[in-house]
Amino acid sequence: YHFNSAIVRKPSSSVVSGLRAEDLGDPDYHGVKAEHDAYIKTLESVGMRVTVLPALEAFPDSIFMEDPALVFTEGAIILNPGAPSRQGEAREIAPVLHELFEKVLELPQGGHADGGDILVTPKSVMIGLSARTDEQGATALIECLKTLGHRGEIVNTPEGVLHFKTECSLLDEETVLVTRRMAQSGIFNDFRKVILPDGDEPAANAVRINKSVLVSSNYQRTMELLDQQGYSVVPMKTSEIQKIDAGLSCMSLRW
Ligand code: CIR
Repeated sequence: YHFNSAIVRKPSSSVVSGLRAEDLGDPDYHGVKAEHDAYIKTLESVGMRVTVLPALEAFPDSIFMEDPALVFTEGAIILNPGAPSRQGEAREIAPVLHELFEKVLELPQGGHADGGDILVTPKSVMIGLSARTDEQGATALIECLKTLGHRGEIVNTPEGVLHFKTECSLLDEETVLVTRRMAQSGIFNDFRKVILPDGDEPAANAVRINKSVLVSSNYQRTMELLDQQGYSVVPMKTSEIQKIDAGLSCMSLRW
C-alpha cells in the first residue's frame, strides 16, 4: 500500500449506462464527475503522481481502471475483463502501460480476469474466482505473476457479489477490512481482521494508500471503527458510482 503513482481515466457521458447488478436508477454524469475529480485530488494529496487518461465514450465502465490491468513496480499485466462490454478496455490501456512500464505482460486470450478480483497482499496475490474471473484466467495470471516475482493464489469470491474486493480490502501488512461473511469464509485466517458493522457491507471496498485509508462517507460507523483502530480515514463521496456497483479501489491503478 506504499504507492507513488496512479493511473485514472475520466468518466465519459456514457457512464450513465454503466453495468449494474440491480438497477437503482442511472447515476448522474455530473455527480460521477464530481466524485471522480475529488478522488483524483485525494490521490494527489496522499502523495501520488496521477496520470489522467481521456474519457472513452465507447466504454461506459472504463472509469474503473482497476479492472483491465494489474500493476506492480516490477511491471504491468494486461488482463482480460470478464464482462463482454468491457473487454475492449484492455486494448485501450495497453499503449499507456507500454509507455510507463518496462515490462508489460499480457494475459493469454481465452481465460478472463478482472482487477477487482485481485487483492495484492504481502503474503500473496489473491485471485478471487467470480462471474468475471474464471479458472483459466486465474491460472494464466499466476504464470504472469511468477514472471514478475509474485506468488498468486486462487480463492473463492462469495456468491452473488461482483468482485472479490467488493467484500475486502487491505488495511496494512497484516490486516484486512472484511464483511462478516468474508471473515467466516476462512480465506483470511492468516490475517488480523477488522469486521464491518452489519449494514455497512458496501464500505468493504476501501483503499489504503500510504498513511491514509479512503472510505465511503456513507458509512459513518465504519469510519469511526477504523479511526478508533488508529487508521487515518479519508471520507470519500461514492453515492453516484455506487449505483453502478463501484467502490474506491476500482477507479485507479496504483504502484
Ligand atoms: C462493472 O460492473 O464492471 C462496473 N459497473 C463496476 C466495476 C467496479 N470495479 C471494481 O470494483 N474493481
